[in-house]
Amino acid sequence: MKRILTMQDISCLGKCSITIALPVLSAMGVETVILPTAVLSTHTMFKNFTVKDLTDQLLPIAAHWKSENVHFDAIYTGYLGSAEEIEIAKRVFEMFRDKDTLLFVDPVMGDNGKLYPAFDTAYAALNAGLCKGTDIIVPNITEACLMTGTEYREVYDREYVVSLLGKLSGLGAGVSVLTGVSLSPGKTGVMGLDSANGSLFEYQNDRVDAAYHGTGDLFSSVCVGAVLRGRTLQEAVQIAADYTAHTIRVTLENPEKPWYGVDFERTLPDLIDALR
Ligand code: PXL
Repeated sequence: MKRILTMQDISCLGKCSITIALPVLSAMGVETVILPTAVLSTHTMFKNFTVKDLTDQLLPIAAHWKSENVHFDAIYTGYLGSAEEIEIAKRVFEMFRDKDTLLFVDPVMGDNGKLYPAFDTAYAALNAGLCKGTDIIVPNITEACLMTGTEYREVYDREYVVSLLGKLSGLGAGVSVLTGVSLSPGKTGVMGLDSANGSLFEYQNDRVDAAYHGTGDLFSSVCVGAVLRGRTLQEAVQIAADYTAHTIRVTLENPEKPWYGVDFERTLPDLIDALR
């Protein structure tokens, strides 16, 4: 069984980050080790959330694993709370990167043209540094713009996306996958650029008209999980995009329509089937 380390926060209520990555990756048949950066009462879209920062625990935890000679097949970083935690993530990459360790970075920091409340533009620049030398990065358009100093556009064309991918590639990751890319009306999906050979790939499916928190984390978890289960990156991206769209549709059918997260618990059996 493959083993992944994921470094992100625990938001106790409001499904996202580790409360998505851990159950989803486990269901996908991947042993999931967690490095929790902070414990929050909820994700930061709620008002009055509490935070207990765990920065001072991260390197001691990692040093203990190192002394136990633990091997990770992948390291996946998501929402990190501070500049210091980005530096620690780089250190964790150095400590545990073996020849066969996949480094997968979701530089979570904003959406819809805006940074999340906890962050500023200096943080965005540091996230760009985290991407360097990694295997796969999966920013959304907002995050890609913030990391490359590009003007964010609500309305864009293929040329804009290709140029953004070119700039992302310049950050030094192997494959850049831009999420939330809509190339025609009623469609949404992803577009990627492999810096090894300059090849582009894309996958579009029907846009579901609803925005839920944590769907980026769901996409990333499924994508890295599918790669660890032997799928090519393009197959993994397709599985992740289809599963995320399916889960949003199922959530919309819930009469309570929770605004703080998607009902992935109801769709996990379908994900397991998709991997068979
Ligand atoms: O889903 C990304 C995410 C993760 N963790 C926390 C967040 C967010 C997005 O806002 O607030 C704490």
